[in-house]
Amino acid sequence: MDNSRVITIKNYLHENKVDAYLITDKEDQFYVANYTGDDGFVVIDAENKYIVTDARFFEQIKLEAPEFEVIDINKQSLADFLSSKYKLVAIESDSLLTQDYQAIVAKGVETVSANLVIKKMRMYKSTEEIGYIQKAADITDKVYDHIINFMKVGMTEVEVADEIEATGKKLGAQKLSFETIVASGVRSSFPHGDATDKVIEDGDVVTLDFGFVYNNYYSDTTRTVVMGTATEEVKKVYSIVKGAEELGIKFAPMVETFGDLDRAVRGYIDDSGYGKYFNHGTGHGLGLVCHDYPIIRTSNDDQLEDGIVFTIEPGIYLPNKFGVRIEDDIYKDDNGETVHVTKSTNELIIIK
Ligand SMILES: [Mn+2]
Repeated sequence: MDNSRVITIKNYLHENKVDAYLITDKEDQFYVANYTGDDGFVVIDAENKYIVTDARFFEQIKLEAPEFEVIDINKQSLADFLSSKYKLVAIESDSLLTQDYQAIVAKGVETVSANLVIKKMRMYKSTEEIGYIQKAADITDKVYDHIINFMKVGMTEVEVADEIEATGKKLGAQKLSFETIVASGVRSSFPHGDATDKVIEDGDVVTLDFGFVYNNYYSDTTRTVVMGTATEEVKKVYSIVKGAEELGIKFAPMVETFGDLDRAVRGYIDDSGYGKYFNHGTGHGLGLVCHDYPIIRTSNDDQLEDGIVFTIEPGIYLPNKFGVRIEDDIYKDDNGETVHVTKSTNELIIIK
């Protein structure tokens, strides 16, 4: 019996008259086949399901994906296997290595790029998947509660990042969502300033961007705090970013597309006069990777539908001064209401 994810791929093959789907993206392989091996190819055709890999993974496949037939890549290369069975194969050109692609094409197989077929399936989260993301975000919330009491003037960014990471792991995180960002003072104007040995000083604006993984699902939160006292300019910029973030959260259930959401948030910052200092998208999907499909930018016309978990993370970055970003994880439920996955306060926290 095929699971619904395999059935959706078979429908795609049938509707597009494609012989087989070659899955190379690791998270797509896990999503469709439950395969976690870090090497190998998943192939689905109208009748069969295969994993093409080497003997290191055979025992693992028996456990994770017993309904998949194993092809020993040391006896038959991927290109030989595909060319012996198929004329037209859907590929994921954002993850298939050029050397593998060239070998397939050299054997006379035609390909069609189908990057988004599984990414768009992954966009809609089941109740179970949302539960995992919620647990990941709960850990992230607890870490924020802890870290605002832990961090002090005189610590380095790395010391704060280490504490964030250790606390998340103690609370049951499987791993970090990404290298923790702690960017203080002028460095807060770098949207992705990894923690360094810079000492955090009185008056510094500090951006904390961090997240944890629970049962393979990611959370991602950003908060910006101030050490000691906040200047009027910092307070003003903070309140604009907060206003933009809250507007995004409020509009999410009302807009039609993700592009509309980006326009609304961007418009708010534009109207405040800081438009040119908001130099990235409004957010991104969350799931089996941190920056999952879709990327929320003006050009995205995907419908903003129920059950898509995503971030809202406007920011304003003033070169040589400071930056502010606030990021929450949210989704629209089937009543059309925004659900806050991230629950930490977005009020300005001044750390004395
Ligand atoms: Mn993010």
